[in-house]
Amino acid sequence: MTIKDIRFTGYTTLANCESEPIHVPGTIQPYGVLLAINNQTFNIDFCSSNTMDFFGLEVKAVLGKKLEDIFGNEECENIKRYIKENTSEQFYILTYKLGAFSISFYQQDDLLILEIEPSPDKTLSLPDLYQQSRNFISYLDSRPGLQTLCTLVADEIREITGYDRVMVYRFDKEYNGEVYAESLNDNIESFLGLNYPHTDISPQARALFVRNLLRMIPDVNYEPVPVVTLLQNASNQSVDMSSGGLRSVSPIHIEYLKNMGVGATLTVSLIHNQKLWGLIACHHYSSKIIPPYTRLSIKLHAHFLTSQISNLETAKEYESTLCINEKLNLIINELNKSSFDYTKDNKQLYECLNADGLAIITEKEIYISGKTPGKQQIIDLVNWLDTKTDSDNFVTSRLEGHYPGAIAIKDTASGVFFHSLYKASKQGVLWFRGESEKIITWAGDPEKAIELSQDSLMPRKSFAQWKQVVANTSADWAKWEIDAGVRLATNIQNNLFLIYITREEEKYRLQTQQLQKANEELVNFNFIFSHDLQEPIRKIRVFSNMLLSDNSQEYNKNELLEKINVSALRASKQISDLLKLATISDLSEAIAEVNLDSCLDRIKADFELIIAEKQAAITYGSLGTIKGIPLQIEQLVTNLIGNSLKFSRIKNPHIEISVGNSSPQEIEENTPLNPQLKYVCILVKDNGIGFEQKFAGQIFGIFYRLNHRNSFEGSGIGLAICKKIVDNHNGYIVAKSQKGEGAAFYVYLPQ
Ligand code: BLA
Repeated sequence: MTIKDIRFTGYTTLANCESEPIHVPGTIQPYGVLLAINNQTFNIDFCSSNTMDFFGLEVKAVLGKKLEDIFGNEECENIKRYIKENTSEQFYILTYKLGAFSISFYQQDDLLILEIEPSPDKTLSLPDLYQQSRNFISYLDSRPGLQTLCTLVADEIREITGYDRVMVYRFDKEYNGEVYAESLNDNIESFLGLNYPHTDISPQARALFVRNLLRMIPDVNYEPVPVVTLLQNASNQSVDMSSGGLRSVSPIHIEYLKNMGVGATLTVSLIHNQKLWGLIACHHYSSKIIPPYTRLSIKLHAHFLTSQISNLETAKEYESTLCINEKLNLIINELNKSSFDYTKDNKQLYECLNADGLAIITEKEIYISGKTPGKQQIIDLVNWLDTKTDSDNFVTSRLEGHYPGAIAIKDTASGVFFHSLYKASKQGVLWFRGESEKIITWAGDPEKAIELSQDSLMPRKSFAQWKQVVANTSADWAKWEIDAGVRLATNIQNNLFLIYITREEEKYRLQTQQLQKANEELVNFNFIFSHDLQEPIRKIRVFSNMLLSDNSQEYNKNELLEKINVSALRASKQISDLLKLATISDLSEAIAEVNLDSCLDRIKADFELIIAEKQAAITYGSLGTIKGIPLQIEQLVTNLIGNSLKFSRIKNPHIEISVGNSSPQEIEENTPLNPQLKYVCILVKDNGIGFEQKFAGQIFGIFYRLNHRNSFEGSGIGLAICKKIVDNHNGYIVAKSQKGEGAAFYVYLPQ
């Protein structure tokens, strides 16, 4: 009968570290005995070689035997019943040769594997369980944060177990870990806040810890106990110990613990959302064994802790969301009732997301608030973002890892959050976070986590603190910040839409107004050509026909020629006035200082003959200068004086011109203009025939002639030109009169 030792004898090297078969070492730790029973034959096919230490039996007295051969029929029946009725979480307490042992089991292919160890502790009693549950509830009473709760649980575990140090070790996305909470004996150095690289726990070990939640190493200096069998074709692969507790530990990890100075450990997995969230890691500086039921209690603590992770994280998320939304509601409310100017240089738009700056990139403009890169740098970044992101959002707290130009803008944009307004449009809202250098304290240089010693791979020996400065990084963007950003960006987008629509509407409204005006003028022009111009031309035709007729000698030729001349002059005057009207464009020509005194001197000289003929008096004080388009202002005053001269009484007409600044009240009462602006008022007053006030609005229309004025000469365009010039200056003209009482023209021009 040859007994075969199935221990794994391979070496782990740098190349195969990740594939070290830690689940099938073929050895166990010496704090218990392993018996593997064949499901079919009920024979003990494998056992650990330490049966003598626990049962006083040689291996050969165990291998190939049935369970009842060793423990007797009665206990064997009990064990079988226990296995049938229980899960591997529970223990069966076996009494054998005066000793109490706890038995746990797991099924592995065609093997039923029993792990048997001395059981000095008793089953947890009802009062113990009650006390434990009460403790859990009392922790929650104080509404602790997650970290505080972890510390409370670590304290409790240390209290129950007596380990020198109990840590809650939390993983990041890459499985680097941080000592997140700690409870420790006096006299030992704290590890709180220290970070450990992911290489300290190899991936297959982490995968194993998701399935099997608790592992104990009572003594790092233990001698692995080989598992033996009579089956000659068996190997280490034959007994898979993934689900057990006695499994011997990877020599690399043992070396690691020895390097750390640790004598014994207990590790419990913290699983959250089916993933390894962290570990409860207990250290002792000498050997230490924890009995089965106490281990179960620790497992319960871990379970309680993980059950609270979701609650506490959700509560934190809820509170933060509530808080950010409160701020956001105020901002959005303001945004919706304001113009887009609200977004310029507005702290609130980025502070609410804990960002340092913001840029809103629209089709035509970039609006910037707070600390941001330069405009061209923003444009370059957005061009890149547009090609990079498939979704509406791009979020990073380390732009350097993504964008080639990141270093140049790290002070303002180590972290960015981009929400595109229209896909592939290069338009969006971009929040910036400047560089916030982070210092990570590693327990040993993470680059040297693995050391090559002699010809094998070893974990690092030095755990001396090693500070890493993480540069070009900003604070992380929290989920609630991103959600809030999306909400804010959507509102900014709506606001932009509204502004575009309003702008377009305004553009069309102005265009329509201009078209209407042009149309009105066109109607007038039509009227002129079809009516007013017809008259002198008809006269020319009639008189020239008379001259050309057979009986032309009956007419006074000179008189007819004179009449033709007058009609031709009238037609030509009308055409030239029309041309003047047409050339007063809306395109603002250069506004300049216009000296009204010299302007009036020139006008008086122009009207010299008619003034003499009518013995008219044109009087004015010193008028000074006003702002306007010089030629148009001269034209305006000429037309008003011309108009007064035309509609004067036969004898001694008097035209008086004055200029004064208008008070806001005067503007408010007499004009539709904005009283906030400054206006000058030119007043041209005559003692002519006047008109009924009810026609005051109509006299500025082209060819509007009050019936009784028909007898007066003129093109009928003069006042229309005045109105157009005043409109062109954004001013206002109004006439006041009473029939027979003279007329007064008030011209308000902005200054
Ligand atoms: C296992 N490494 C572990 C475990 C921990 C650590 C907690 C689980 C131990 C257990 O379940 O019993 C790491 N322990 C730590 C850390 C702290 C701690 C970080 O107390 C911090 C305070 N380890 C290495 C290297 C390799 C490695 C270089 O340092 C591989 C190349 C592997 N670690 C490794 C393996 C295991 C392990 C294989 C599994 C051990 C086993 O269960 O057999």
